[in-house]
Amino acid sequence: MNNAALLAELGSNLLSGAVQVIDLSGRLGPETPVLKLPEDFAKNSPKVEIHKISEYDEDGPYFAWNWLVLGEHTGTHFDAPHHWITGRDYDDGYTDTIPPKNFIAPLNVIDCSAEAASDADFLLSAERVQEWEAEQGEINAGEWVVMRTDWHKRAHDETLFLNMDQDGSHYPGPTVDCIEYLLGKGVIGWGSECISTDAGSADTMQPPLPAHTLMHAANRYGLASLANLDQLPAKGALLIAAPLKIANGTGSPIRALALVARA
Ligand code: 23J
Ligand code: MN
Repeated sequence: MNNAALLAELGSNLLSGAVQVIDLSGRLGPETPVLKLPEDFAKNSPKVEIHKISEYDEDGPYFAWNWLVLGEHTGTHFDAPHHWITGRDYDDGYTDTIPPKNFIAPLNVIDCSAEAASDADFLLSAERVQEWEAEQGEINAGEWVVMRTDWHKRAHDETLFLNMDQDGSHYPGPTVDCIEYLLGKGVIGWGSECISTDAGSADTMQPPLPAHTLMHAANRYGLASLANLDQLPAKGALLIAAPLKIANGTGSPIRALALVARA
């Protein structure tokens, strides 16, 4: 098959529904959960605001439009390498300089929903990833790996989603050895359904926040607050995750989409 036929086939498969488009983004609005940093960090990202400019009224009789208050790291979003101090020196580590080729790649979905349901502090280890590979097939260089926890089903309620108590935050994520293992495989990035790519307990790990510290040190990417991973196969989907081209941006809300061959 020549290259043109290859894309023509994808196009007709999209039109026929043989390839489906799954929405991996949550709804972005005032109800969207936003990360709350510990009090030693004075500044936090704002809640989303949607302000009407006009809606077919005296301020604009024929048109509706809004202006927004929106943090880069809000809702379903992309973490660029420059977000973290370990990734600060990559010229191609900003939302406007990442090569666009990196915005579409094969997707591996590791199902941790049972573990996360019984333990909010569940950590995915390298060993567990290797067991998953033995069942599903190897993770390859350039691919995304995301952790399915069904945490997106809590996103309607910020208290449930952040799951904080006097001891800190309780939501699942990867261990240090998990991130090291995936980097050894050459993955393009790591994604989670939770508010952060790291677990709620990750500030006590060594190094702290490995999904941020190690992934971004390697010029790799993160995805947070993903939704609907329960609708995906373990392997075989293609992920489209492209941040806004924010000038010198460190991340961006995204409409994350998966292409999946119909069962
Ligand atoms: C800022 C500071 C710490 C963290 C984060 C942002 C995120 O999780 C994020 O959205 O990248 S842990
Ligand atoms: Mn982020």
